[in-house]
Amino acid sequence: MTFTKTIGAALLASVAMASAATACEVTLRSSDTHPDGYPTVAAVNHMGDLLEERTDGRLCIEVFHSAQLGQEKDTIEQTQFGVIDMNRVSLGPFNNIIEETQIPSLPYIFRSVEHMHKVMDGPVGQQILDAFSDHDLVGLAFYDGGSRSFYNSQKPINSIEDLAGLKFRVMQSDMFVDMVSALGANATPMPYGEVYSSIQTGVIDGAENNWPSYDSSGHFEVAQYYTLDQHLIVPEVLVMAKSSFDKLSAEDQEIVRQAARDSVPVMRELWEAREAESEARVRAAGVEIVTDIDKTPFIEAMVPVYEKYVTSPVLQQMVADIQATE
Ligand code: GTR
Repeated sequence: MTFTKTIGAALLASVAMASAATACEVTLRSSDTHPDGYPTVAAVNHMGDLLEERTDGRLCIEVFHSAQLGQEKDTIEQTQFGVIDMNRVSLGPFNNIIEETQIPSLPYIFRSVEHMHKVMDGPVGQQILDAFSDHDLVGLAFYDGGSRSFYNSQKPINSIEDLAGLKFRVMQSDMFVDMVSALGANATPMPYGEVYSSIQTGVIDGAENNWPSYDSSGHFEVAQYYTLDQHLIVPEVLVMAKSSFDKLSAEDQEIVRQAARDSVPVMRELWEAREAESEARVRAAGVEIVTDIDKTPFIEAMVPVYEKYVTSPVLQQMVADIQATE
């Protein structure tokens, strides 16, 4: 059986199970900024099916998609307070709170998505997951966020010089503000949900994201120039409120951890398919895409960002470990 068929069968089984649904003893509320059907939402739903099955209905997950519980920065705080049980977010909005999350968020730190997978599946990834425990959270798993590139409403970006003077929205992370400044442009940190109207009204010229987000947010409708400079490959993370986790038995805690880990390959497969689908949709909509951009000046411009953020020996070691990962 191919992997796709396995997932297909698992999804069908979960639909059957849902229709025979018994009430769950505990339903964990999970937040996501993306719409229903987006790979991150589907992956957490899949994890919920695994949980329900493996705990005989003691534990379920309800995903509140489409930012129903708020924008990422606010939902992170609510998860730390235990108001929200689980949260799927980018590592970006954690940068100002947990310094270890800055390392895989560094521009051009990963050579490829495969390199990112290797690192995040290994000891550096575990070190970052462990760091959440000092912040009232339990780090469960990393998901994919593809590579992020700039898009704007003004003009095609063919070189680093073309970025000069443009105003880009970044995630709420000081490091991303410095990244954009180092590239010669201006950065405005703001919640994801405000980007569309901000581009539309000219408050900003553009933003940066991966194919699926550029597509599902509709940003391509208002910012039709997309340049694949691929400055970030920021992983996404699934976390749980420590207070919610502590209420579970040791056995259920392990089931939660395992179900989260088991949702990762499902997520990766869904992600790959969605990237291709989104790229096709956006291209068909007539967006102007620049693919042959020289990344060398972009990479060189990042030296001061590394100098500013990779400060302690622990962080320096993490960078060295990532660079040494084949
Ligand atoms: C998406 C990511 C979201 C959110 C968003 C953003 O790619 O999946 O979690 O971080 O980007 O730019 O705010």
